[in-house]
Amino acid sequence: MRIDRRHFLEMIGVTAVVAGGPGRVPVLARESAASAPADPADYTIRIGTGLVELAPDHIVSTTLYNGQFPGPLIRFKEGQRAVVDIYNDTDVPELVHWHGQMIRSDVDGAAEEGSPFVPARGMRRIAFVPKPQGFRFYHTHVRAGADLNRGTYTGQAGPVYIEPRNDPGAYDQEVFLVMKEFEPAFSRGGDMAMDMLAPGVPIKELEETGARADEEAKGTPKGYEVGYELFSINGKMLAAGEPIRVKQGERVLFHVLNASATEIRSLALPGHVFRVVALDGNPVPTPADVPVLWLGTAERVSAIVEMNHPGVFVLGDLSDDDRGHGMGIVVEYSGPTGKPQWIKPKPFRWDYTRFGKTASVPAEPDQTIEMLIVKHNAAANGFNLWTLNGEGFSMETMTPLYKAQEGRRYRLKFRNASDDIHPLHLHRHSFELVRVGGKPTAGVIKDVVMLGGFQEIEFDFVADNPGRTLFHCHQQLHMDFGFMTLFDYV
Ligand SMILES: [Cu+2]
Repeated sequence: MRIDRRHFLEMIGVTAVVAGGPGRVPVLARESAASAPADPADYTIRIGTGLVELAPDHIVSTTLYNGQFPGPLIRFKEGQRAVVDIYNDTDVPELVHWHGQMIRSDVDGAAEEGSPFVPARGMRRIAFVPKPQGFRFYHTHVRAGADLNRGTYTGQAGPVYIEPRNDPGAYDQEVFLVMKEFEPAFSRGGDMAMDMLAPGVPIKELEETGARADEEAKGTPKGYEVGYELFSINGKMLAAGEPIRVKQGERVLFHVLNASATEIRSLALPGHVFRVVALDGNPVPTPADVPVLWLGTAERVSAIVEMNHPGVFVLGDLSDDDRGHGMGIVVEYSGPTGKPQWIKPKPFRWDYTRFGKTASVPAEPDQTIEMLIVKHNAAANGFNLWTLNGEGFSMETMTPLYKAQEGRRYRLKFRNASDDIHPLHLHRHSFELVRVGGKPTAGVIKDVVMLGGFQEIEFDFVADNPGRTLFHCHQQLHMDFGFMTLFDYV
């Protein structure tokens, strides 16, 4: 029997927060008129401190949405206006950002764009028309700086699914997976994978620019990085939660979100391949099979897995250390039992262009804007300072340095003179990848994209959503220390 959870939930007419089933993200359903005040919101989000039981002996205290991690899955209907009440039960102002949606600046949830804060111990009611359809998410957008109890280091993240007007529904189960680390601490070095992006050839000129910046720092060691003690999928360390239960022959649609503040994540399921059907919630022109998913901070991948290899497996991160500290979830076929198996996949490079169109090119832009990214070692009280074309973003003045004119198509060309991978994010718009590491492509629509160390990337956006628009690296340390800029519509 084909079970479509979405239609099932609609059939039974849920009126409260519904437990999502084993290993699942609970759903925040529309409130019923009966249980709400005279003028009810469609959805209510409460920001507050709470506990997450990652495993019986690993219970963390952090800031959460509705007392849980991940925050409840919010299902919107594309084009249908939604009223959302946000209550802030903490002592500090907060912001809820609707990542990947094309909505107004005042409700987008970024102070830099002019969205008001949700006051401490206060509330804010917002209304917007959710779009576009597909897998989005919501998360805090406050600056953390040196405070590891703020921003995306906390548990303030949850999935959003905007229901399309027409649902293709060619799957048997839909499973949301939110990958997230807890218990952050500053350190002097990182251990993150750096060589997983294709084509992966560093550009000499960018290496030289990076070397000059290192010289200017006069041998200063690199700034602080963040590491984590505990790792989880859907708020549970590997084997601490319920497994994902599947049947042979089923097609399972996974919606994977990397809700990390700073890390790149990977995911593999031994004996199975992922057919990638959407990136950042947008269907790809060329669905393709891959053995491993790689996701930069805030990226999403939707992929179908055909369950044709019975057994008990670990669906987990490639990093042995991170998986060993919880970054995985068990997939269990009905029938077989035993210890979950993990088999290390062969090395695999993530290439966005394989999901693109090969025979066509994107439209010509009206204007190209080049941005050179430079790292200044430990230049901000021990933290690396980031500049775009020589400017680190000022949180004091929040001056827009770039102008966009409605209707025009802009090509942004980023040149990375650092060895770090940057998950570049544009607010309130999607963009089309044009060139990745020298390789042309078309038709891949995203809102976050990883730019490799000493490499280049080009993408286009059409200025079709007037209002201040933020661009930044989604790595919390990078965005907090300069790697941000504002576009103003003229
Ligand atoms: Cu970055």
